Amino acid sequence: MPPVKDVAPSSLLWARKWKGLMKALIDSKYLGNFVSRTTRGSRVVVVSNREPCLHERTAGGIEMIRPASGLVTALEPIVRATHGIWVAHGSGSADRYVTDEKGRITVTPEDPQYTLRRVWMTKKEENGYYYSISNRALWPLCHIAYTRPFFSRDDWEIYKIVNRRFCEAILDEVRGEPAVVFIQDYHLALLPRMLRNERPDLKLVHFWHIPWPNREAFRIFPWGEELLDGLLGNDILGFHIQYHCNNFMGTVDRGIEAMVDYEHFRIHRGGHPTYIRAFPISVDFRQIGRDAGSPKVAENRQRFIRELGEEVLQTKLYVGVDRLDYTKGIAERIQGFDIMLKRHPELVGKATLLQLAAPSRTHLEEYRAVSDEIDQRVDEINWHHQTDGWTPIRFLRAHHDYYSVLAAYGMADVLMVTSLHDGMNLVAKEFISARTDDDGILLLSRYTGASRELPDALLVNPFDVDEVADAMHDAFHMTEKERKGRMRRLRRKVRRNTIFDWGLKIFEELETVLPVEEQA
Ligand code: ADQ
Repeated sequence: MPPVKDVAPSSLLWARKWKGLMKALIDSKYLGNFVSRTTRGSRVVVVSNREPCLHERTAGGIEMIRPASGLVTALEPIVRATHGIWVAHGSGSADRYVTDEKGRITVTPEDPQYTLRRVWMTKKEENGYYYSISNRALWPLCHIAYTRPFFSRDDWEIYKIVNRRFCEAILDEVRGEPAVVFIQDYHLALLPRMLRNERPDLKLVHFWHIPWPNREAFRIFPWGEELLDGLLGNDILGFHIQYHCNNFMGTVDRGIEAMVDYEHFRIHRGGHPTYIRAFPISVDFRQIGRDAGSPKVAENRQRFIRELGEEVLQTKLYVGVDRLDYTKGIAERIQGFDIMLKRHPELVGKATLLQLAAPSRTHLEEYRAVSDEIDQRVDEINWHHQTDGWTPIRFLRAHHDYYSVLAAYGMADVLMVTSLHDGMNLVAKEFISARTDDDGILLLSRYTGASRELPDALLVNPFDVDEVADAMHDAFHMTEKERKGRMRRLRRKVRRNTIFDWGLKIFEELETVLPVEEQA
């Protein structure tokens, strides 16, 4: 039988083109307008631990800093279009000096679009709520990267106090009015139930950005029932992929008293339904593509070349861009590189691993341990393989700005994402969006949410460092035709599901499960 070609009738091609054009319009404005239409008559409140802009004391006075974040890109259009409220932890050193007595500031003061309400906490509270329960208990529990979670009853009490403080700030902002509250992540798991108890009429949507583990892994969490009850205060609870939704359903089914409805992916607790849904997060594909060609990226590329030496570009460049976190599999990627060089000595001097690693959660001993382990491995491997004029691993420990990250993506022959487990992984999607030249290879861990959407990457099990080495070697020899074919298909996938589609799907689902009553 002859091969079946993907030939569509011309009307269908036109329909696809038209859809593509329309999609180009589904940008921040479209999302903002959609949300303001579907939430009419209600206040819109976004809640997250991290704030979209912070104020820092500097030598010259006070400076407003807007951290580059994919999440801010998606959530700001929503609060802007609805003149909404963003509630977050006020963590900047000068945050208190620029807010009113309730912790409020208009963003931006010159061009008021939304209100940022800052929630304050003491050092002790930040330690208990953020570093301990969020990042030493829930983070390792949900990732199952074989780092033992740490549980402290005192810190759990603090986690509750801080969640309560967020609840009070939100109630104070919405007063008696109807509102849609869009909560982010694992720092605020108890907040939905607290809000529901005070205001049963609120519409509550929560997005969990990290994986949800299976019930066997979850059952060691000492306050599991309280945590699940907290999350079941929501109307919609979103995860990146269906697998995490399935895990959550299974955890509740065996964990607490609730009616788990697999037909509708819905859980009833105390008579109230929570819909469990998958919304794969993404990036601003078009904007990243535009920025990748900007003069700032070209400047950063030159800076890298000056710092690393021209010779680096004559070798095949394997690039990693990560927070320095034990879930990201940086040590495994380094081991894979070492094995490749040992098995294929002909590649000595012909391949370089460039790792950009942003220090993260450095107060925690698990993070210091992984950082030390990586330093040691880099040292050993460089000592073992290096020659005059070639260093196999270039390790740049720093937070790089957006334009240098884009420059690194542009220089990469192979972008390495070897997370041991990851809710989604935005680095993979940023890399694809930046490669407007349709070139470059993505080597991607099977245990990222992104791998479900991106089968044209070279998929690996990062726990199997031999497999990582083999995939790195395959990438070295991949033909231009195959590289470009794969990249074109990867780009099509990300173009079809951007960060704005993510926001849109969440609010479309809210409209489906809780339609706005027809206005008289
Ligand atoms: P993270 O664990 O932070 O996010 P990821 O999705 O990869 O992981 O996002 C990292 C972001 O930091 C990217 O935007 C990247 O460009 C940036 N970054 C990484 N290293 C950097 C460096 N050295 N310098 C500067 N910037 C750097 C959590 C979950 C993920 C999920 C996201 C979004 O763990 O699984 O994809 O939330 O939901």
